[in-house]
Amino acid sequence: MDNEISTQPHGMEDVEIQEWLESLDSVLESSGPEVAAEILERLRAHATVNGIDLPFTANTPYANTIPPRLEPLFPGDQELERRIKSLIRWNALAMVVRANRVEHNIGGHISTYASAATLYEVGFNHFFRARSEEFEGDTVYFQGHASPGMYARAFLEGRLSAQKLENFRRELKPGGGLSSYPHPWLMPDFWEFPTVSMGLSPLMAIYQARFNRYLEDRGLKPATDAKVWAYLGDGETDEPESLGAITLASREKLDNLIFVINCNLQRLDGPVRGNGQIIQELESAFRGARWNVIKVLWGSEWDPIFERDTEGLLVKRMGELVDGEYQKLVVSSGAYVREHFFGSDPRLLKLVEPMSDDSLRRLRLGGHDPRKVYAAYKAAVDHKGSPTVILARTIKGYGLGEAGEGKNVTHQQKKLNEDELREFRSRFGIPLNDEDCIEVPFYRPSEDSVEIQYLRARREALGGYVPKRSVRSKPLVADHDELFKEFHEGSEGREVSTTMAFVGMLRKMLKDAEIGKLIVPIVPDEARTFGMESLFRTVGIYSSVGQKYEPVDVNTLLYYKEAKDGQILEEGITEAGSMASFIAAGSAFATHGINTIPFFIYYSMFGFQRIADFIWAAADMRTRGFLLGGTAGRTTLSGEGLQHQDGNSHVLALPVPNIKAYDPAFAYEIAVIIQDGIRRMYKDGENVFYYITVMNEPYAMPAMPGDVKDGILRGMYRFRPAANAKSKLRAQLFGSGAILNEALRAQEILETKYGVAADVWSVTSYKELYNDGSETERWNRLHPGEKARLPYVTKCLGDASGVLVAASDYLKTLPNMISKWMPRRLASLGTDGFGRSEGRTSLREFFEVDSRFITLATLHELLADGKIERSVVDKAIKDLGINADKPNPVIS
Ligand SMILES: Cc1ncc(C[n+]2csc(CCOP(=O)(O)OP(=O)(O)O)c2C)c(N)n1
Ligand SMILES: [Mg+2]
Repeated sequence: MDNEISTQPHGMEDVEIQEWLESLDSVLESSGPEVAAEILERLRAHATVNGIDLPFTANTPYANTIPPRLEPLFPGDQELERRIKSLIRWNALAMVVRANRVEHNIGGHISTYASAATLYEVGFNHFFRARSEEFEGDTVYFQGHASPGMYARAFLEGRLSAQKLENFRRELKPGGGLSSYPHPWLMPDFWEFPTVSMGLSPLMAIYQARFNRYLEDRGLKPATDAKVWAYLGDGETDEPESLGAITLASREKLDNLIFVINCNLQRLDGPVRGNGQIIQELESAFRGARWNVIKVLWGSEWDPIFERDTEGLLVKRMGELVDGEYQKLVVSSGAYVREHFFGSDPRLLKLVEPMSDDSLRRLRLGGHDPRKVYAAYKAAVDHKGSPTVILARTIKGYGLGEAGEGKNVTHQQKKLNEDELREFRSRFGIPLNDEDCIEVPFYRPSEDSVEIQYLRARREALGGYVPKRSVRSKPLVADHDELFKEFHEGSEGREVSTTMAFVGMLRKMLKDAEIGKLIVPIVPDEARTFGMESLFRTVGIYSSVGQKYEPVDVNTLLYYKEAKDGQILEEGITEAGSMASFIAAGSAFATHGINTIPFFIYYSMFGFQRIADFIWAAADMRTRGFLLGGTAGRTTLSGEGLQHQDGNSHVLALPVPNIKAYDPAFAYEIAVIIQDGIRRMYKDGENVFYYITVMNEPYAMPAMPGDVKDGILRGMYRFRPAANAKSKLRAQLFGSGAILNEALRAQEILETKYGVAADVWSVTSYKELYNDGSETERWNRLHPGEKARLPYVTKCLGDASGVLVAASDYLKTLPNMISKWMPRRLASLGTDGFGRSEGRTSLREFFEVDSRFITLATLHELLADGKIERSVVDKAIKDLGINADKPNPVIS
């Protein structure tokens, strides 16, 4: 392995090694670690110059990073903290066991918190500073599956009642319960960050730490030494997102960020790296990324053994074992440890000769030793210049004994038998007798007990309780009518895309007295695609170090300006990272009490399709802001083909309950949606956020036709009625986004060539229409005795005569899902299928959504209603140049 300390190669004498080690020790003693490090560095250089091929290693030996002599004094009452921790262990376990006795299979996790208890308790007692009037507070991402431990602590703190604990995972019980995992949506006064979809929280934490710096550099909050702590599982680091942004953290020198990885060497099914060493693997990844890595592997009981080992044999032996062997060792007897671990070398055996088998079994791992954990945390918070990761070794299911300690099944363990319960009770000294114990009651010592007093005093000293979510931002006050009015006017014939229109609005918003400084434009290397490069110069690109170079285009008007107070977050090619920034900015109203308004603009295909789980987490977190799906529409973006042309995102937005999804066609529609969105989110404090698709097809933007604001926001309004409403042949055409123009063209063809008078509607949001329809239906079902309400769609179409045809640049399922609230049958045209690399006109023909196909669909509906002859349709197919035998776009 990388970390092996090689001794005795090529017959080298022990004594030679010994001499080298001794001389290093004496340098260390007389001149200190810096000088010792310097000598080693010089030796390494000297060796290289002399042709010695030193193997590359990003690893340090399999030992604690902080030697005992550099450990600070533990400032707490260790015995009292152990007792408090034991009580939390008990209540966390009781919560899961009780819940599963009442409702079989309700689930919950015991072994994750059991392994992480010390890691959290040292944090709670000594490090996590709460938010207060004076201090912004530390931010903590708790590992999702450890939630029972956080609830159990809040119970001791008097923040959660026994009834709430009783209803763990039973949130619908009278009096309410506790959500399985950290979900701000479900527990908005408690949880801040959803962490249980593994891999999301490490990435979110990195961008949170960076966003904190952004707020400071832009003068939106004072600079503080607040930290972002993220607790992860070692198995969780398998997720690519977990390590995906670690170089950003070191590049940005985020010494306000601390990862604590609970290395219990196990995940759900079994060992994380049975045949390797996850800790060494993570160390090399993080060191390679220039993080400050602190390994906390061995508890204090090991210190004297290491001290006796003057030859470095113990650390060498430790580096030899693979995790599968380690997992076996921690559940084995002292005799087994002696034989199989120390027994590999008589000199090692000698090191532990004075120790009994029992004391060998009791050798703790570092992550279970508060002194070692404290030392690591202290070093982490004091560290300057880079983020820190603490790799703490623990045992999964610590303390569960036969019920699961270190066993492969332990993750799923939810029930304990009577003996196992008694055993656990005794091991942690819970004052319950044999009989009471098997009932697994929650146990909280009296308010005036030393434990509760101590725990409260510690939290008071740290400013209050954690976790705790609160909304502290003040609502905006302006109505911003002036700002958006200009966009209601239309472009007076000038052809612009909705993206250009949006960028115009963004530019204006950035200048606004109230919201200007709060806007956070976020782009994943796509600003030029969306015509946003003019903003580079005007508001600058955020860079924590300013601009150390003269940009190549400095002589141009729109040069690439990076600045320490730059406003744009140019994230590079990472939609996930950009989304994490969106989340940090969009939740700052709670995290920091600052109403930052993020606008994340991206290639729409790489949004919901690629990072939907982050969007779901944002929704859970009550994030506010605007997602802008640029270059949207399956046929509106020409040439790009199957991977870029998005006909999916409005369907994929459907499941996110609090996102409002709009597919506007015109500039004034966007203006109305954004203005109202800012009001709802930042004035009225609604927990919604927005998805708006914008396109790159230029066309003349019309002026707003009367007061259609309400219709725009509710999802549809009549944009252009038929010239001759009295005509015998009538139709209603529904268009969205850029396809609205096709509907308008069809309106003309129908009128001039076929005598059909069609009204054209702009459907801005099928999602809004669907939600309204479902809610109305539901209300009627629940109130059968009252006058039935009508869905908005039904009301709109109350006096609308003729056949119904819808066309959008998205799947047909969107119009289909609201058709049941329409007065008559609906013909739907959409863009289901892979598509092609092609131009707009050909793509619209291919997908059968252009004006000709809308015309045909209308005529066909009229035929079905017996209003026209078949010959008219036959002729139309010919006249419109439609190939009836063309391939089906859905599957070709
Ligand atoms: C993205 C995702 N995939 C799968 C799961 C299911 N899951 C929950 S916990 C777990 C194992 C966790 O192992 P580890 O990260 O090592 O945490 P430990 O409990 O060992 O501390 C898995 C697979 C999940 N929560 N999220
Ligand atoms: Mg694990």
